[in-house]
Amino acid sequence: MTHVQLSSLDVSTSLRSIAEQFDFVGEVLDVQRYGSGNVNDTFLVTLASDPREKAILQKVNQQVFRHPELIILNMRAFMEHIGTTNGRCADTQGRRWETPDIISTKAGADYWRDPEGGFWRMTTFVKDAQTYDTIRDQRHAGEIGYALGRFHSLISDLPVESLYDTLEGFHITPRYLAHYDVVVANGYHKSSPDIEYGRDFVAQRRAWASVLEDAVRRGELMLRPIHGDPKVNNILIDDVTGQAVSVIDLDTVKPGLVHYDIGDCLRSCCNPLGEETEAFDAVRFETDLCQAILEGYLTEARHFMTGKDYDYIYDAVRLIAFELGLRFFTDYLEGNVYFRTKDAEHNLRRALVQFRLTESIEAQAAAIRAIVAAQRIS
Ligand code: GN1
Ligand code: MG
Repeated sequence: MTHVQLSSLDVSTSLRSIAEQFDFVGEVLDVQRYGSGNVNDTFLVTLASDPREKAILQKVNQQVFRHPELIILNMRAFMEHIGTTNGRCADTQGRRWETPDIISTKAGADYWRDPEGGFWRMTTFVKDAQTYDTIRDQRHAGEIGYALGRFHSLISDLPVESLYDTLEGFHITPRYLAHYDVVVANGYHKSSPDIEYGRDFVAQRRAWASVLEDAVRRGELMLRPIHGDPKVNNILIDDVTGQAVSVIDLDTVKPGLVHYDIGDCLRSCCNPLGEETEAFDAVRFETDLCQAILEGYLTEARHFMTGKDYDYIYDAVRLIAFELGLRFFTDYLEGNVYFRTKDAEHNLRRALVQFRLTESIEAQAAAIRAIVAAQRIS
């Protein structure tokens, strides 16, 4: 893995000198690791002259994002587009809504490459707002739904061809299954009841795992611009009003299905214990939160949703929870090569959470479908 180790003074000095490559006015006071991302290295940069002035510095994981410059091109296309359409949605007037902007380097480029080829970029910091790693309440859920709907609405008329594919195969569940099969065939030298449970869990669901891709093939669902990762801690909430003000982490803004986003948002936000819990047996998908999110989402997204789009919402929620569990499980069996981990079993624990969540979704299929049906006609 290419993650930055922060153990020595040398590293913090070099992080500061990396931050100073960017056109961020003034001397850098401090650079601290920030957030809870599983793939890139993220740092909060603070200025000496005014500690309230901050920026986000990131080293993009090039094991995952093989062409990180495409992320920047997509961010530019995205921002140019919403710059011209901002405020377009009638019922969002008067609300605060911000998008982190790219801060160029002093040489005028959108990113900086370190001598080892590391890819660094800087974006503006959205002030007086924060993210939460787990959902707080119904209102928070409604705001998250609204934010995803607003995000989709803003880009719904951005031609999908104008975005690069920054991560090929992302959220295409059959591709993750194919990779899982290779990892299993290569052998994994581990054994435990949890592994057996995971193996059975995947085996029982694999025939259904192409449900969204089959719908695309039949022409029922279409590619649109998506966020790719609208989990609970990628939506910024205003400290004062409690309203959502931004959807951050634009690395996976690319062509996809809005169902990947709806599924990811619901699997993340309707699990109040969060992705990192170890209370596996208490993991539950909360349908009240699901209702609040869909309601918030549709206030903004209703205008582009088709009948078929509604038909696949339940499958999307079930699928993306299953898919993330499969991704964590595969990474565990493969020796933890993709997601950042705290220890060797971390990815197995994360997989168990997502598998339990999938079971809870399946057990409440009728209730979730009823929520979608009610929202569809309201
Ligand atoms: C990864 O790196 P981060 O935390 O933004 C992953 C998502 C997962 C998420 C689970 C590019 O996102 O797909 O849903 O972890 N991103 C990538 O927390 O694989
Ligand atoms: Mg992400």
